Amino acid sequence: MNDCIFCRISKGEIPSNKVYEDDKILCFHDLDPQAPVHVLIIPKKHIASLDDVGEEDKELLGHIMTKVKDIAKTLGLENGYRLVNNCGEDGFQTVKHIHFHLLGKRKMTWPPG
Ligand code: D5M
Repeated sequence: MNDCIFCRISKGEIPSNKVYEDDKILCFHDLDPQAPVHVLIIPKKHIASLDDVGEEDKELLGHIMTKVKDIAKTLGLENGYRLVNNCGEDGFQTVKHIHFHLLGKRKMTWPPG
């Protein structure tokens, strides 16, 4: 996907402030942080949203979930954190490449806005 901003970030065509990278996923700081720590975790594979995840993506999504705690530890989120996925229009998804927001270093509230 040549016009996808997160594909371009994962290929290194657009700079990002990287926190973690392996052959399947990338984690970088959000440009518009909503908490003292706010990073995005994305698969390098282009998947538009959670709605577009297929059976073949099970391992990839599982890989992301198993890395969250390691990334949180790297960022010093020993007191907890929030992991968010915005899906579709009502979910307020603005970038159409699946991503998980990892937020921390402040007390979160519920319900979310
Ligand atoms: O969240 C999309 C998020 O992506 C939003 O918090 C801003 C962030 N963003 C957009 N462009 C960039 C770049 N270039 N670097 C870092 N972060 C970026 P959504 O869940 O789709 O509303």
